[in-house]
Amino acid sequence: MPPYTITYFPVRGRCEGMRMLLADQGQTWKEDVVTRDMWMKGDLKASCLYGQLPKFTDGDLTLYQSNAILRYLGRKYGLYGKDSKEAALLDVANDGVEDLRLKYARLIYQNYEEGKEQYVKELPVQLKPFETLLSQNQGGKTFLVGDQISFADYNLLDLLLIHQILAPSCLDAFPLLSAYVARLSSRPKLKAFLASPQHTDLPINGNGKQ
Ligand code: 6SG
Repeated sequence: MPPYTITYFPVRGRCEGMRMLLADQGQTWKEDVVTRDMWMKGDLKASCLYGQLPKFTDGDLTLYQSNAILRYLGRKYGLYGKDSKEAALLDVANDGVEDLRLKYARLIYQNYEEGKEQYVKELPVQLKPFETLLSQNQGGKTFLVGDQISFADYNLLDLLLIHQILAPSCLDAFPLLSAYVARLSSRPKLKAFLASPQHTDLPINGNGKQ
């Protein structure tokens, strides 16, 4: 029995970063899939701390909030920088990923038809900071911060992959981000996960838009 359980809707959504982290770190986990009908019954929602998913368990530890889960796994597997300065820089990066993920979710769930064109037009402004972050670490040849992969790299990789589906050429003007996506996606365990039905068969979002 794997020690971890991810309780979530049948989407990539806010869980794909943690799934990529776990897969790349050679871990297994159980998926507790919650359908719309199950969720609408209300009892699971009522039992969740903030009335939302994902919920993550590691034995008797129960966590909510996707970024807290990523950070927990980051600490547990040594994916949170080598010292407090690197950890702080990773927080800077991950909070930026969260800000753009929220904008993306607003587009997908609230404003897709009317808002997509403008969103894609403004996307370079949103992506530039991540190109800058990479450029500040070893010429962009490695990871967001330092010499090792981090929880924030998995989160950023997911964010970039879903934006490439929204706007296929969105990284063309960003050579470091383009190379970063290719490099990280080719890590053997991550590559296998990204090619698996567990990833490819799952919709990105809960309303079918992408
Ligand atoms: C939605 O927002 O999947 N959780 C979502 N929605 C259900 O009743 N800050 C935290 C975090 O980082 C945000 C949690 C997040 O962890 S994620 C949630 O719980 C609620 O509020 C996006 C996602 N959407 C799938 C979905 C939600 C509404 C329509 C489709 C629930 C599933 C199917 C129907 C209702 Fe559905």
